[in-house]
Amino acid sequence: MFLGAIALISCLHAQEANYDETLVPEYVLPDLLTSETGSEVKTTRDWEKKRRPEVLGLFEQNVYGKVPEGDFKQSHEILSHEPNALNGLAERYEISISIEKSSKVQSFDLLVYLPADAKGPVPVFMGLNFNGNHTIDTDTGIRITQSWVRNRDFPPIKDNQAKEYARGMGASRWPLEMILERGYGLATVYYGDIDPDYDDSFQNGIHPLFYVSGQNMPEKDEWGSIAAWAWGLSRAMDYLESWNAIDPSRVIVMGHSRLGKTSLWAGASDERFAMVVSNNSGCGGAALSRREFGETVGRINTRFPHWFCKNFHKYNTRVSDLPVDQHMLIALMAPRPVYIASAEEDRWADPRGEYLSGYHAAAVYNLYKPILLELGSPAIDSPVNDTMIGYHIRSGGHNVTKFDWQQYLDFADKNLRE
Ligand code: GTR
Repeated sequence: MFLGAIALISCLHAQEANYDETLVPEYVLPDLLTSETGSEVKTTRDWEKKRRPEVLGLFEQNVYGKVPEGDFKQSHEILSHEPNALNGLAERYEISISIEKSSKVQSFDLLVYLPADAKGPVPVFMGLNFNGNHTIDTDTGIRITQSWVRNRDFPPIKDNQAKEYARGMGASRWPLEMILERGYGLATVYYGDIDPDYDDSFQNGIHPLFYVSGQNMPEKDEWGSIAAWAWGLSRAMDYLESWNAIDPSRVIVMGHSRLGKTSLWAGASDERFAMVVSNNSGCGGAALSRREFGETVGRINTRFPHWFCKNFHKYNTRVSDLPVDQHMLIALMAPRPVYIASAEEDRWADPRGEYLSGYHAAAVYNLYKPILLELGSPAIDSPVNDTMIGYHIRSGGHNVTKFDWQQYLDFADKNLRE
């Protein structure tokens, strides 16, 4: 009975989210500037040659999982080109990218809008979308995904199939006109084309292509869905790199929520991304895990067992044993500009923990160029964008708004010069 009571208490403990700052446990973050062998990181060279690969490896091993090795074939097909999209503001392209391995093929559609009046190669924001490319704008020329989509009440989706009437339902999160008028392109992929977002023990999506003979799910240290989505972004980047209308040195990876966790991992694992944006990414994204404020490691791994690698589940109830925390993920972007955005009412994502990750990551940025961040959180709706680690906490809830995009565009203008 005693053991039963303990189990019940710890179960309750695991279920309840803490929203009280005074109840955040005392914690010690792993030191970014001390290598596993105990040597001190003093220069950018120490960081780049020794500590960075170590930290990246720790995240692969313990959090997101590594991509299995092995050759695959990548090909593409241009599905459509509309030179006069959005009333002449843009050229629109759809490209199907296919990955072939072990006699299996996984394809995803890359939707790209480029400013029609571009005088030369343009910088591009790239991000995954939640519900299908056709949901980012009402543009009827966009193909409707054939992949699994999440059921929902409004607009109603009951059979996991995308519907015509859902066109543009996510448009408020993708202010295309604003992005294009500022001289940027936008590239997006439906994340479910890469790996459908539900737990099926990794039988669909990209994972099975990489199973070796006799394997039917990833090893404990191999990729979960977030790493697979990030890998898909890198394959889309391969294509963008080969396109002369795009400036490959100015591709910005951006994502919201679980797709913000993904943009961070994409930026960490693929240094071709010139800037990284995390919009309300929370636990397993920008928020420090050790604060256990809002969503916790235990909670996220229980509710979404397919997002991270299985090794991450070992830390569900002992987060202080994790050899990393999320400030180290932000540091992996250095010296590239990184922008972290929180929302005041999005306490589940722990805005303070998201800010602190950036604050502590500055230790690595400082090796390149001294930057000063205050320990106290910035005021609501007052972006801090004069350092390579940008941050804002917006009023309102868990979402992507025009205000958020304005900051990303300003930050990119400032930091990514031609
Ligand atoms: C929530 C999850 C968050 C966040 C969010 C989203 O249910 O707990 O970590 O990822 O979903 O992606 O919308």
